[in-house]
Amino acid sequence: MEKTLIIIKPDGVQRRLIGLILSRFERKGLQLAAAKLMHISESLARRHYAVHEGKSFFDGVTKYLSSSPSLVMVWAGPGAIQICRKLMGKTFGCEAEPGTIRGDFGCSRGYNLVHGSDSPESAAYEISLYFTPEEILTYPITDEPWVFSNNQ
Ligand code: IDP
Ligand code: MG
Repeated sequence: MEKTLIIIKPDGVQRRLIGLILSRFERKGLQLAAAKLMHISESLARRHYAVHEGKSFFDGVTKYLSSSPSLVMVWAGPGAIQICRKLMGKTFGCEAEPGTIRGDFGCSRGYNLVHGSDSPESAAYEISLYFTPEEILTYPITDEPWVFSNNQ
């Protein structure tokens, strides 16, 4: 089953939006495989955003991610990575479509509420930063045939 790392970033936690944001992934039919509320350290944030090292926003985004607690999660499901990216919307709330998480809850160019892995490679790397294999749960979920059926 495909897995992706989703983080409700410090602004999402501080603005008490955890429930509303989390419900977007849940009601889509994805399966929660792991979750922890944690204050990400600056060094972990720098490893998380290592692909952006050297860019103008690198210091800002790593300070942002380590500024206050975040809810770090693994969501699973067929096509979970792209499904979550679509649910999140474009990078900045001011540009993201209404109906997406970023489009509905934010309009900042610095704070954007959620992180989601953008490829299988980045998902594997990012999940390994936050979770041990034992912390990622696999369990039957009763509505799966109803949610993911191809209707064939
Ligand atoms: P993504 O989160 O939509 O994948 P990326 O381009 O991977 O966007 O950038 C990672 C994060 O860095 C963004 O979510 C955002 O928090 C921050 N960021 C990206 N570009 C800028 C910028 O131009 N100014 C400020 N922050 C930025
Ligand atoms: Mg990205």
